[in-house]
This record gives sequence, C-alpha cells and structure tokens, in this order.
Amino acid sequence: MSEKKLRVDTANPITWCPGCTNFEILKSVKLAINNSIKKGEKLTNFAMVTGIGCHGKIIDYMNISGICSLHGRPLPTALGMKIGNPNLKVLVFEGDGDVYAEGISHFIHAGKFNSDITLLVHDNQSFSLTTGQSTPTSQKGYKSKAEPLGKFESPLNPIKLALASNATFVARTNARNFEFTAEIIEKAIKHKGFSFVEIIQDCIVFNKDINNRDKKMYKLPNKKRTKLEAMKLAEIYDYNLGKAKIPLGIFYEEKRKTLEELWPQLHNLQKKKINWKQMKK
Ligand SMILES: Cc1ncc(C[n+]2csc(CCOP(=O)(O)OP(=O)(O)O)c2C)c(N)n1
Ligand code: SF4
Repeated sequence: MSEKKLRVDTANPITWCPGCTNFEILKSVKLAINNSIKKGEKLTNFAMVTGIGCHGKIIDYMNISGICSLHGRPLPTALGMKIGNPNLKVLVFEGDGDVYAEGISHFIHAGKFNSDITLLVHDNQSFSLTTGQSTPTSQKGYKSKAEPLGKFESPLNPIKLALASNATFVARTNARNFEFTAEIIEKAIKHKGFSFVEIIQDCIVFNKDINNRDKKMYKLPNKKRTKLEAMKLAEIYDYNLGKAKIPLGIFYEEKRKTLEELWPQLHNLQKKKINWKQMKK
C-alpha cells in the first residue's frame, strides 16, 4: 500500500499550523494502517469518525470513508457504524476537549460496552480550535482569555478513568515520537474490543507551558499487568506541570467479549463477514 493511496489530494493545503504535532499523528496513523494492511487488513474495511477541533481536520487528509461528527459525539457515531456493519475497523479521533468534556459520558460507556472500536485522543490540554480555553486535562493554574485568573481545579487523569470504565486496551504515547505512536496504534487496531490511545501532543500556539515534555517521558516494559498495577502507573503523572515522569506504552490489556460478540445478530454478521443488507431475508 503506497502512502499516496492513504492521502486525499485536495486543492487546499493542510491547514494545521506549520509545526503542529497533528502532522506527526497523521503520519503515525498512516503508518499503522499501512502496517495493518501488510498483515492482512483491507483498506476498505477501515472507517473513521472525528470530532470538531483542530484534530478533526484529519478526516480531510485521509482517504478513508468516515463521518465528521458533532463535538463530543464521535463515540456514539462510531457505535452506530459498528451496529450497521460490525465488520468495520472503526477509528475514532477526538480532542481532549471533545472527549473529556462534552463527550465524557460516551467515553465511560465505550469502556463498559467494549465495542471493537479504536479511540485516538489528540491531547494538547487545550480547546485549541476555539483559541485555547482550558479542558478537563489542562494543568492547574493554566491561564487563558476565558480564565485570566487560572484554572483552579486539578486535571482529570484519563488513563485512570479509562481503567475504571473497564476499557480493555489502555495506552499513552507521545505524538513527537511518530514511530512509537504508530506501533501502539497498530496494536490498538489489532486489539479486539474498545482500545483507547491517549496521544500527548504539543499545541505550539496555546497552552505552550506543557510542550516539550520528551525528557520526562519513559517507556513502560511490555508486560501483562493487573488493573491495580496499571492504576498505580497511571498515578505517576497527574497532567500538571512539575517534575513527575510520564510513562508511555500499554498500561493495560485484557481479553473480554466484545459488544459484537455478545449481541447474537451482530455476531452472526461478523461470522459471515457481511452487513445487514447482505443478509438473506
Ligand atoms: C456541540 C458543540 N459544542 C461546542 C462547540 C465549539 N467547539 C468547536 S471546536 C471546539 C474546541 C475543540 O477542542 P478539542 O476537542 O480539544 O480539539 P483541538 O482543537 O484542541 O484539537 C469547541 C469547544 C461545537 N462546535 N459544537
Ligand atoms: S492551534 Fe495548536 S493544535 Fe491547532 S493546528 Fe495550531 S498548533 Fe495545532
């Protein structure tokens, strides 16, 4: 599969700020899809959903069928796609504002349902498209035009929330390391069930204090962990500024029956590799 086939050629250039780490995420996703295709996946079997935000523009730069959903609603949209055709590999792209603010309830239910969906969160700790207001993961004290005195509460820890919501694949990566991010995304795609990849990214225009954290980051060894062990690792970084180290990699992975396996009609479609329309009356 050539990189060209995954690219949409439009008359308009990519509109992310030059130097934005969304370019790296785009590169990682393409690499992960290409590697999955080399191992037997079909490009036509992929579908994507995005939220609204800088991250959401990725739908214009990928040659994959999909829906640019409403802000906060990509996960229920993806769930609808899976119910329509349980054989699709659905990739969901959301910003931290999108998923951890308006979309937070869907995030929790996605973990519980365990539909075979891959969620990739572009976490720049800011509502960037709307000029940098604080999101649930912004650090305490972060000042924006909307909060000139600074954010007063502590950030949400999405890794802990994903674990508590029973997500069966929970990982964190660094957008600036596109090869490692691609490797984790490929594993998330392969995982059967709800996979969540929190991608730490710099926004070079807003919330700049949280940029350039590479030196604090380290990779977790690849090994099976209990949920309690994963929770302890998730505690290491609280999304605030400070000296805390930032663990990257797969925190937790578990095999559990998916929504599609538990729902008999969907399981039937999956086994026959067909969609509802192709089912004999
Ligand atoms: C239902 C709804 N609520 C709010 C908005 C306004 N809105 C559009 S983009 C955006 C910020 C997106 O931030 P985030 O999801 O973090 O993505 P980023 O721009 O940082 O990639 C907001 C609040 C909207 N378009 N629709
Ligand atoms: S505002 Fe930030 S996240 Fe949005 S395109 Fe520019 S650098 Fe990227």
